[in-house]
Amino acid sequence: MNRLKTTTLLGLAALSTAALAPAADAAVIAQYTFLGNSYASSDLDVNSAAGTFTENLPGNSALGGGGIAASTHGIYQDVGNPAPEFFIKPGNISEITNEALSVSTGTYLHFTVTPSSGYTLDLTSFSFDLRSGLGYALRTSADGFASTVGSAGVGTATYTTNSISLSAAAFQDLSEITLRLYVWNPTGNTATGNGSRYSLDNFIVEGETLAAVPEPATIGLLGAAGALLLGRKRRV
Ligand SMILES: [Ca+2]
Repeated sequence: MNRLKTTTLLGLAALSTAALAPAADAAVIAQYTFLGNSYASSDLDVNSAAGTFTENLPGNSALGGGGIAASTHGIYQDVGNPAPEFFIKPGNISEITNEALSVSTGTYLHFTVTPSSGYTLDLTSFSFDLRSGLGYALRTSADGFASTVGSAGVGTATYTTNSISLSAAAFQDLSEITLRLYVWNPTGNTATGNGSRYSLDNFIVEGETLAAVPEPATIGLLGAAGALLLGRKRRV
């Protein structure tokens, strides 16, 4: 292979790579730490917007329609503790003792991530810190919340980071994604006192925002590159 042809092929390879894999921006695309008693995302990704962290939790009598009481869940910050967390009083969801009941009653925490115009989302993972024995199951709008992506009931006295992979094809090339964390009370604990809390913190979604490349333009570019390559071959 002569020098001219090598240079040409390298140039074409670079052109094709650029067309097939637009500039990626690996990032935290949603992050909820509850600092400043805020339910807003503190992520820094400029090519997507993560909406407000929202609860869809029942009141003390979940199945009987007890209504939402501010004292049953929300942002909690101990005196002298610089790191606020989200809490749920066990008694708030004492009647919801398994995933099926959580799903049927719509007992979940949720938020939505939307890419900026001209971008799509490729997700990598979802993680959050959990203390105490809350049951949970992650479902997403990718399949209309039909199936559980990841689930565990972690009964630890200290915070443990729970991470769920979102690298499957279903979570790539998205125009929007809503994550719901269905929660339940595995033991039917009815406690509502100050010392009784399911504690959650640092909800994080990682992924990439990708500049969307129009299909016809991509095909046209590759077609032109192919024609150029064939032309070179004929002349050589
Ligand atoms: Ca926090």
